Amino acid sequence: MLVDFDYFFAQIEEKRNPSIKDKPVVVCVYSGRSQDSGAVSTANYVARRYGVKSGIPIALAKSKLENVEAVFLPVDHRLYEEVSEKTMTVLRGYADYFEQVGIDEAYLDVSRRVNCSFEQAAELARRVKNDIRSQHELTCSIGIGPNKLVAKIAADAQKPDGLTVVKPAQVESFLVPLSVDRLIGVGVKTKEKMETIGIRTIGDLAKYDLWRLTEVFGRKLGTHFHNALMGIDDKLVQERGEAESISRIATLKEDTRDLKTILDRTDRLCEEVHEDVRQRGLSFKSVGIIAISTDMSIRSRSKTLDNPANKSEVLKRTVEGLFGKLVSESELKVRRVGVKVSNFAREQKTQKQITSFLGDSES
Ligand code: DCP
Ligand code: CA
Ligand code: CA
Repeated sequence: MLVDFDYFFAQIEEKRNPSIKDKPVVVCVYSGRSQDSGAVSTANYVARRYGVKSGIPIALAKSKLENVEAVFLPVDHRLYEEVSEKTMTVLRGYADYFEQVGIDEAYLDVSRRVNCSFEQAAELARRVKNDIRSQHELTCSIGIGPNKLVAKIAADAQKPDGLTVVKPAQVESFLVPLSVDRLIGVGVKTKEKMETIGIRTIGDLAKYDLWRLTEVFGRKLGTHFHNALMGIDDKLVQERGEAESISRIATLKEDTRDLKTILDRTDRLCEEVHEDVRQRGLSFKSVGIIAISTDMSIRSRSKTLDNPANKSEVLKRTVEGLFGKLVSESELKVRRVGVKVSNFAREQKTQKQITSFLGDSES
């Protein structure tokens, strides 16, 4: 689930001074150049009804709120950080894995504790909201989905104080009517570009030829959009300080380009890497190698596996293939070698998730 606090800075200001609650509240970053120069940081939902929102000039906000009794306040970052820290501690207590992604939002992987049940997840979300409300007098909006991408879009779907659950079987129908700019990576420019070729909704994008899409937006972005609109996302909820990759590097006894000598050494590196991966309960989707040659030049190769793996044989075999290619492609002798795995999944849970997703889509 993705938890995002509602009109965060402005809500904290309302909490500090409840008498302003029913008025438009505009939190401003004053540049100091002249009295009204600067931009709106955020505004409460009363002010938003007048068209005031993050990023617009303070002067424009004032003109929109002319003749209205509105409250303009300077940002107080220190206080917001303090509230953020406290509330994040509460949220962390509800997650198997926790990843804060901004001052007022965080991903909570709750798959394990709710046994992959979306009903239980919704129940848990209601408890989170109650807890935050009673402990900190704040409201938040929560999105629940099969992955981070869907959870994030779901959290934005109903605000403020919303709770939106999107089960795997509902992902497509949920995404199709939404505007393309709800996808990460679609800014104002991309949105305009898409409009010129007739794409307004995620559904339009889904119907669009992938080939043309990569022509217009490049292969990386084109593929990203294609995956995103299918609701595909395999990124982990990444704990802070948790490794994004695990690697080992070693110096060979002598410089060589004999594949067998190299693989003797990398096999041991693979075993060390594998042991580390195993202890952390992870599986990996990417395998990389590095070779430092006699002249200190560095070469690397990597491969993405079709499915997450956790066996040392798979790692060794992949490393073998990569070194085979690397050695055959150069005349240089190798001095140091390294092995790396990344793009992690959490093994047991992924298994469980898949089966329970099947259950969910049938019900
Ligand atoms: N913020 C900012 N400038 C922006 C966007 C945001 O200073 N252009 C700050 C103020 C917000 C906070 O970051 O309160 C969190 O940003 P959000 O995008 O989550 O917006 P809000 O929490 O204000 O509103 P919402 O209820 O839409 O989440
Ligand atoms: Ca917010
Ligand atoms: Ca936010």
